Amino acid sequence: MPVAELIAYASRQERAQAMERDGFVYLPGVINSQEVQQLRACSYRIQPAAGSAWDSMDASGSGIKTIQNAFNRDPLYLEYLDKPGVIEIVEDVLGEDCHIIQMTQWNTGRRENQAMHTDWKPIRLPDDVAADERVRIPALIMTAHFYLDDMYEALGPTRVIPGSHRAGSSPEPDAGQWNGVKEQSILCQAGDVIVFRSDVWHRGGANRTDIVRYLLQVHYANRWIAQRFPPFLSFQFDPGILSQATPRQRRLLGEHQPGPFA
Ligand SMILES: O=C(O)CCC(=O)C(=O)O
Ligand SMILES: [Fe+2]
Repeated sequence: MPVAELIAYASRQERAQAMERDGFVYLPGVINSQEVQQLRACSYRIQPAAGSAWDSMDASGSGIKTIQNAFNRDPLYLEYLDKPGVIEIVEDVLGEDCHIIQMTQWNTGRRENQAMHTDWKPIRLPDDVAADERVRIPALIMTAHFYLDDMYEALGPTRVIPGSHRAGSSPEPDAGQWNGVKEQSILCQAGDVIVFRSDVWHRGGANRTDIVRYLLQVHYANRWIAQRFPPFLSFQFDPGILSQATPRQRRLLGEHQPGPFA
């Protein structure tokens, strides 16, 4: 499998340009090994809420353990709402009133390749229209992946097709390239972060080992995109955790300045 070239851009402007051009940006060494271990420990200790969507890990260790609403399960997660190095690119692209729409600890056991997909393709266009330089679809949702392992191919890295957010549509499940660019494995190190647009073509690669791959996913969105905190009609913030949040963290959790409608 081709390996993605991971370039650590020095300036904030270059990182925003990379997001525009490639649909993702690589941020090395955002967290240290102690923080990596703390997150891994949380991912063992905390159990998914009953009926949690996507949670599928079986007793043999196959499938995925998903802890949704992680920000509401342990105060440790609050600092992952606005981690320095990540929050700047997120706010530069999505706006200073952006918020999180979900935060999920994602422990991946043995599994096959995911289908190639977008997380959300907001607007479909004819390919020639989408390719026109004058057409710019802003990023509306972006995910930060905090990798908690040194990645190698057999452990099932995330794979991405750089630039594919410029396609007019989402991929076929077996797509291996777009516009002549092949899918590429992101072989980064524990503590590194990738931030990617929801409309870039990507997939999780097969984990062919008996080792669990650890990942924290923070999903950010433009303020106009609804948050999705299950259970949908009865979600409640944990008051003890909320009382420890800074004003910026509270805004990222949804405490906004009033605007149109509310
Ligand atoms: O597991 C990964 O690396 C990617 C997961 C993903 O893209 C998804 O579940 O939507
Ligand atoms: Fe995805």
